[in-house]
Amino acid sequence: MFGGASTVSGKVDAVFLYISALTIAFLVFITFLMIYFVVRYRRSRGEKAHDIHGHTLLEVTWTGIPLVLFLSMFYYGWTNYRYLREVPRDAMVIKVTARQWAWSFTYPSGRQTSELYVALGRPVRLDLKSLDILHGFYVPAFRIKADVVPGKDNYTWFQATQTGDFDIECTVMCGVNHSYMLSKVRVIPDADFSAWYFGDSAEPPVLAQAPAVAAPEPARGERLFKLKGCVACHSTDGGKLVGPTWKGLFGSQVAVLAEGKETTVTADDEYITRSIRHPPKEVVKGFAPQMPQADLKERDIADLVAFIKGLR
Ligand code: HEC
Ligand SMILES: [Cu+2]
Repeated sequence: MFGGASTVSGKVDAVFLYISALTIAFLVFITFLMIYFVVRYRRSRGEKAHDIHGHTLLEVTWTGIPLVLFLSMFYYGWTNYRYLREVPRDAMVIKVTARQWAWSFTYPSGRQTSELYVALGRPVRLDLKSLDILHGFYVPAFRIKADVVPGKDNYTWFQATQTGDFDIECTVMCGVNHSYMLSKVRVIPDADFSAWYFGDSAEPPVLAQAPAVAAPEPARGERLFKLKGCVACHSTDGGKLVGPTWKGLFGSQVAVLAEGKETTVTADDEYITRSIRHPPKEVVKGFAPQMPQADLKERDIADLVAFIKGLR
């Protein structure tokens, strides 16, 4: 119903409908009684008001019926909540990393993607981690929503019941580009998923483990640029975002504040590497110290620098 696409979506919709129906029924019932009493006991009929004391049957009825109804709402909600917290044992565990302002997904094999690929009908456990501030992981079509809290690992799970692309949104106001913190779940048939997962296609954007010794690869750097969320704050076409553009950065003279003092540095390999590794040490003049510390390996930084070098 309502475009739900996971095993829990029908359950969540049912609780929602049940509570809505009860609420509407009571709204109608109470409104009807109110109008009826206003008319029935109106002043012109000359009724005389008098108190009723200790009507046991009446009191038991108006306590008992609402109690049973409220407990039924609680029970219904509670059993569904338990279902949402109990992950099937055979679920594939995928790590979800949230940062300002991008999502990335790490599979058990170490592969990383910026969109979530999953197999139809297979349970998936998502371990949620934030690198900076509070975010909210939300897939409306699956009716799952969980806070991603820095320093506190949270999780959620789902099992898709339909193939297709479904939106992932961030539900917590997390800064200027919060509304662009979007991604997709792509549900594909089991066989296609296996082919994708065990194959080594680079499309869709997959980050295979890089060989240990090899020259830095700008193409891999470009993928990291998207995957690690640099794209949210840095442009490659000269436009100013939250951070400075990378176009023409390499070899240029950059005015920075280092320990409160203004100096000029040449943007060589070393400076760029330092800027990525320890962002707050040298802050580019005219920008806020908003650059996050990223979870990058030495090799990743080398590839990113190679990518930046190519942006003339
Ligand atoms: C939340 C926004 C944000 C994200 C995400 C971000 N940066 Fe930055 N970055 C900034 C800001 C703001 C500055 C300028 C202030 C400073 O130097 O700390 C900056 C500065 C830099 C600089 C120095 C640029 C110059 O002109 O001297 C480099 C290099 C850099 N970032 C690399 C990266 C890389 C690589 C990533 C992805 C792993 C990344 N940034 C992700 C905001 C961001
Ligand atoms: Cu967010």
